Amino acid sequence: MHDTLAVVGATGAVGRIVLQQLETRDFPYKRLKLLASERSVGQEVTVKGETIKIELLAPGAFKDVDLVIASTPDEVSAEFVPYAVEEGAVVVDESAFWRMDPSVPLIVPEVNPEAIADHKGIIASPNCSTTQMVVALAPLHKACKIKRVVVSTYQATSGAGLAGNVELMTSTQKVLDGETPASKTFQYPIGFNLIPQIGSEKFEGYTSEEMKLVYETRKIMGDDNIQVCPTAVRVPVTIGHSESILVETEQPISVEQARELFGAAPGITVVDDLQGQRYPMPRDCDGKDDVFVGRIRRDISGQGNGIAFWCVSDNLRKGAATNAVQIAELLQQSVATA
Ligand code: 2RA
Repeated sequence: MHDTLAVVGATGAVGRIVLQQLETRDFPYKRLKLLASERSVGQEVTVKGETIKIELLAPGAFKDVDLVIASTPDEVSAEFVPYAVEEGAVVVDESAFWRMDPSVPLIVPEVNPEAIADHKGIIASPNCSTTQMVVALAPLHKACKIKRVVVSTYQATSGAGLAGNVELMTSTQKVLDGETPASKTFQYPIGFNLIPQIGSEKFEGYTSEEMKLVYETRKIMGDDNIQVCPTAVRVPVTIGHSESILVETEQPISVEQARELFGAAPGITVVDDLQGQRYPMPRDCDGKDDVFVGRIRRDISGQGNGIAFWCVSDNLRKGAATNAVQIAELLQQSVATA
């Protein structure tokens, strides 16, 4: 067991769910330390019946810490992770800062748990839209080798933190009141709207959010030949990212085979009955840890072997907090068997 666990960013949208997950999954530790920026220091949070005061995230804070689960902005992660590792802690980091560093494993426990063995003190958890997609792609890739993926995302406002959800509510109310909504977190008012931009331009007209789907997918799946064409869209939904995914495989794949592969894979729930009007929707996936897959169809557009499907997951859970706690559980197992 890791004796002292630290959670960094415990008061954020994801950090709060990390703490819930420690309770519901009964994650073992002897002592829990909560660290955050100056703004939250002194606040009290109750976890597993114990009330804990938030301490300042600063050099020296990790001297007595074995394991860290961190959910902070990239720039905060860039600064604190090196000194946390220097002070002897292993860090499971949910920010984007370390993900593509070749010395840092990028882990989705259902897909590449073995890669964790190479860690040098930092383990990264992927972007939410990548995590749910690779959980769904992994069984198809194993059976039929994926050549190409075309994905359009429908991403919830909580992907931009608590402020994103507040902006959705105020923006929607303003529209209902006949007023002009303001927009601070998003580029445009999100109430009654869709915004086809998440992040800034990164490569040939693709955004940073879209290029995460390209680069992170290849790293996690261990295959640089997988071609990904992404479009990422912000939608007026508070929790649950949805994705429309078209996969082209090297070997033939049937709808029945895809349904069986999804059904047998860890972390996937299949909800696929168009006639019965049953398919995954964000409102049904909110608060659940699985990745939900439905609308499984043959690709009727191409000459190759293709499958189209719809995939939904709670972006704050499997997309962030749950995946990070699962990574920490993997580390616990390796400590227990060492
Ligand atoms: C978003 N994927 O939805 C981002 C959060 N990491 O904005």
